[in-house]
Amino acid sequence: MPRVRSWCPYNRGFAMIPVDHPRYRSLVTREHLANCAKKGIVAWEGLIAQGRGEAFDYMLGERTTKSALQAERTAGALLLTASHPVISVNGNAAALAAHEISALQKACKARVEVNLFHRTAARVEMIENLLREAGADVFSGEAERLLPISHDRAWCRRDGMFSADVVLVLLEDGDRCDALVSMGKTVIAIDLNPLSRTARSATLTIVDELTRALPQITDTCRGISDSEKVQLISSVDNDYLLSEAIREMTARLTECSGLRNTARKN
Ligand code: PTJ
Repeated sequence: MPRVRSWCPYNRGFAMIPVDHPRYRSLVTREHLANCAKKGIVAWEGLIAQGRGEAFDYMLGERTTKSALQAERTAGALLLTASHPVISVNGNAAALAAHEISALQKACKARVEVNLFHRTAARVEMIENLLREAGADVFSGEAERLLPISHDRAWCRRDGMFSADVVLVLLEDGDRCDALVSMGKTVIAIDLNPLSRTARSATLTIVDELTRALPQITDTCRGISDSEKVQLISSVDNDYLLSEAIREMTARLTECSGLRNTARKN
């Protein structure tokens, strides 16, 4: 691939990807995440998580579906009506969407707290700094092992995630989502995989790509009516949202396999 410089929307600097490449967005995202992994912001395992997400996004057609938009508006309503909302951020989420997280925080007045699976003090600090540079007000300070799970996602702040009533989790790995729900919290997950344990155990799952989902939630927070809030919150149905996501993916796969059959016949 020719080594040309182009605009990178993530670090607002340069990328070494030709801008006319048909998969430019995907390639620039991978390059950015790989650079963040080299710095230690993204865990190496986070690159695998991104690959899995990309595969599901491909099946969705890399677009926000009608049911995902409904979930995003519901998420906005839940965050706005919460008394103590928290946005939980890991390495991938910070690398992909620090500015979008900051904009959402301003719109819904949530606390932003870093919570990591591959936790080290150095990573926590780097991710907090990245979020602050993007304008977020990060809820930091002394963390304690407060969540009922055996791995390091148990570490959180007593006045942050531990006391939250609504938690928005961005790209999860299952156990903590379960634990937060078992603690009586409303958990909103953003996860492109509608089959994951996170997607199935959350109160509300948004099956959409993180950088598409967050601005939609922010827009909702900026301009939703009280009556729409009440209507969306009273009709949360995660099973329906997940089955719609699977139906959309199945329809697209069926459509693509139909195209192949037609091509073979011609
Ligand atoms: O930074 P850390 O240490 O907290 O580690 C973060 C990772 C992402 C490594 C950790 O949480 C992990 O291993 O996650 P999983 O179990 O791979 O789950 C990530 C989920 O997010 C998968 O179901 C992916 O399909 C989904 N996903 C990946 N990228 C995106 C995504 N969903 C929405 N938008 C994306 N960009």
